[in-house]
Amino acid sequence: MNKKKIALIGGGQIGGVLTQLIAQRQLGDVVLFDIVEDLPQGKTLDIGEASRIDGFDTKVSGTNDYKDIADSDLILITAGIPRKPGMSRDDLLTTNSKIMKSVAEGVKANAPDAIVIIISNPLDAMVTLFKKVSGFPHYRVLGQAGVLDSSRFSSFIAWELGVSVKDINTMVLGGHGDTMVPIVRYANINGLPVMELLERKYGDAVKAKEVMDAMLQRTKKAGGEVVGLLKTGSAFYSPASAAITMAEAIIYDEKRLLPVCAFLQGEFGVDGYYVGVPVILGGTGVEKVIEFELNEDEQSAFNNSINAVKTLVGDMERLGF
Ligand code: A3D
Repeated sequence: MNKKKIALIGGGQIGGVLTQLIAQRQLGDVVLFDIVEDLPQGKTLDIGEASRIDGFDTKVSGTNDYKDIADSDLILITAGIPRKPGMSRDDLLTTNSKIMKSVAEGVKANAPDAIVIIISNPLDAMVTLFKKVSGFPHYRVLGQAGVLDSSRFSSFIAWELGVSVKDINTMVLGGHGDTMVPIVRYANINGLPVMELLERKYGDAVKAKEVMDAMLQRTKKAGGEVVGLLKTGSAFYSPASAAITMAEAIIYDEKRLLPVCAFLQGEFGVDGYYVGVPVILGGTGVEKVIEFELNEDEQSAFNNSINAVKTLVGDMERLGF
């Protein structure tokens, strides 16, 4: 296989962890771009100097010049400010829209054939804006949210039931905000329904529902919980891991079925918006949106989430983006 070139736009907390993970897994050569002079050069030098210890020959370099991302196969974007305590993701809209517009222009001019994964918040709006400014086909522009939100939900279930998280499958759909939609009905441990195991643990359906509701709330607020503890920024290890899962699915053409922020054209009754749905992720990007029947409650929660995404995108458009 030809070695891939992966550009990371944004050399902050997530960009740094991404660089290290990509190098350690030898997914491809990394170019780390940031507007702050010397920051990406310093981070990549530091990571590169561990190559003997970690055993990688992957090239890692830092730059402040968009020309260096030319011919990238894959681009992961984390440029933008993160939340501080008390802020919602949507509070980042004005600042991060300006940043995303400039990033989309830089990527369009220098790496027009790349597949692009966006991580910057507010996620659904930033993916929408990147697609609009770049004019890239929708299947080559996608956002990371559902892989992380689902991992958070799975972790809470594993901790609650005392089982390995490796056997837990969950899916969180919708927009990447407080209206996200964890699909409880299909949450399972190697096929066994989580709700039934909770009911057996507590011997009481009402208590089991209370415990599940608490895990759902924690999942929806999980990003804010980390922000509240860190105080100076938001989660960065787990978002980087989630984005790596998506990058591997693309680089190795894995055809994984993952929840991804993808462009909908009538699927789930939504047309013309980016939102979290199950997709097949492979070598060409989003290869197919996978639809399934939502029950009444799930559909109403999903609609509520879509409305939140529409409001956010509308706000962004009113700001002139
Ligand atoms: P941070 O450590 O501040 O890094 C952001 C980097 O972007 C900094 O190094 C900036 O210098 C750089 N930057 C600013 N403007 C530009 C520009 N015009 N071009 C290129 N680089 C620029 O933040 P972080 O890494 O912790 O988070 C990055 C983004 O990811 C934020 O918007 C977060 O809200 C978001 N985030 C998303 C998730 C999801 O799951 C979707 C999770 C956590 C954080």
